[in-house]
Amino acid sequence: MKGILIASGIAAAISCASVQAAAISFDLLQGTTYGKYYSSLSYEVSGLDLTVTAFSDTGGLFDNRIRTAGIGAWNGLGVCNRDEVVGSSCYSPAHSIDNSADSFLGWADYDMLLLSFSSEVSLSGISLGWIGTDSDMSVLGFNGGQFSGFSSADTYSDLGASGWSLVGQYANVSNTAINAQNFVASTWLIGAYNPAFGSAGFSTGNDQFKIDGLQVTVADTGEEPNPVPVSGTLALFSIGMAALGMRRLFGRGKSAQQI
Ligand SMILES: [Ca+2]
Ligand SMILES: [Ca+2]
Ligand SMILES: [Ca+2]
Repeated sequence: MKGILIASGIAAAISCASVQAAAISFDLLQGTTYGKYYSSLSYEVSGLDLTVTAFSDTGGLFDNRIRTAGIGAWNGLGVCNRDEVVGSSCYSPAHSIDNSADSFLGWADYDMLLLSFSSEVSLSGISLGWIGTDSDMSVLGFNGGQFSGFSSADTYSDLGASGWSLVGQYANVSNTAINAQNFVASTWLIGAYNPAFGSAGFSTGNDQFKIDGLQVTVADTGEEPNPVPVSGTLALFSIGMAALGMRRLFGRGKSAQQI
């Protein structure tokens, strides 16, 4: 199993861990209808766009290839994956973001939401609107440039080699601050705890939750917001020198009068 890179060192390298203080909160239930299923959901807050899609490892001969899944909206967003869907919907608790094993072969499916922001952000808080048995969570961020999607052969164990970093494994999430190291990315994965990203010693197979809110801070690019043009800099410098010259001239004159 390939390990996922631990983000603490990576974050410092790619961003100097510098983020602006202003936090932006997303209400993930805004614009949704209770009990309705979606293939994707889009939001906009303070000029920051967010698109949410869902995935689970329900493909391939060994049920480990990443495939798209449905999103359900209740008192939080859940994931109804291809192995859970009955007709066009899911029963409880399968309709949640979960890591339950199927009853036939005992193969687990690890549900995740993919968050695509229009800018790089630090994902700093997650709020759950519903928790089943347990609520351990895995969070990953993409630092491989522009994320172009999963291939049909991708497994969760492959993600470390394709630009994804483990931001953290979090136990018993409810309304929880995460990502203390200020990792920044425009694409994130949050889902039920998955030991494929590195064992944290949490119980697995029993995590079931729905996410109703996110808090992010937009990353500071480190660029000057309104840089002064070179010509303008020279003009200001010239005015400054002229003022200095006038002050010396008048100062000398005042000094002469005092004598
Ligand atoms: Ca599910
Ligand atoms: Ca699976
Ligand atoms: Ca657990």
